[in-house]
Amino acid sequence: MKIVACGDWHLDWMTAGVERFDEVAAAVNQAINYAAQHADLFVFLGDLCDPESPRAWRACAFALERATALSIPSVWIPGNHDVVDDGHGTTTLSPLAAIEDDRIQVAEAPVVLTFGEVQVLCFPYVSRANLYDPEDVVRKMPATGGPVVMLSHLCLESAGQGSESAEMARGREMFLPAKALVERDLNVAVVLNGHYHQRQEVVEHGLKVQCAGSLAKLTRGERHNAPAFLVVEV
Ligand SMILES: [Mn+2]
Repeated sequence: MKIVACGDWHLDWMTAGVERFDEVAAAVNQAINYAAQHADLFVFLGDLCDPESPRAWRACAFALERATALSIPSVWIPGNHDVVDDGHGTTTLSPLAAIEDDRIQVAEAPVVLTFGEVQVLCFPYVSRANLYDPEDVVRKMPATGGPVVMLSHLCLESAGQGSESAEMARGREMFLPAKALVERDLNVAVVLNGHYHQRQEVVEHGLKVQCAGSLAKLTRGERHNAPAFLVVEV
């Protein structure tokens, strides 16, 4: 199964007063067009936009239009920027979650999805209304022996920090349950993480984690980043 992954679109973002929507949307289209032609699954790793932004509607409408036009299945998880602290667990992906389309899966809570023999374990960032214990999810996950793909927008202990932890910081810290995953005998094929805007590969308690990075250089601190979507084969 070939997977195209990307995240941290931040379609509402302004850099020094300049709206970045057109540029990031073009990068998203490149990723989605590539996925439609070459991949079996498209995954979004979180951080569509800040819900309180006046530009959130345009970002949500864009995600909705892109997801429904995509001919292959897609999985979407909310990031720390996407959650609304309204007590209902609402996120900027809620409009997408409301669409009745079997190809579109939105994980606003931890969930295990099945694609053939591949299990896709989703660890979204959640608001206080939907708090969960990531370690508990790992402990209770059924082991089928098939390959496991993990999608996360949680924090990593060993990741190099950038703007997501400084001028773009939002929400609490929730950590990837790497130790619990390694302790269980799951056939983890790949771990894909959002949140960190710089493309990087880190090892957490022996678990290799690939951070896709953002699709554009959003702050001055990101000027040395090399934004790109990620392609993995499971
Ligand atoms: Mn982000």
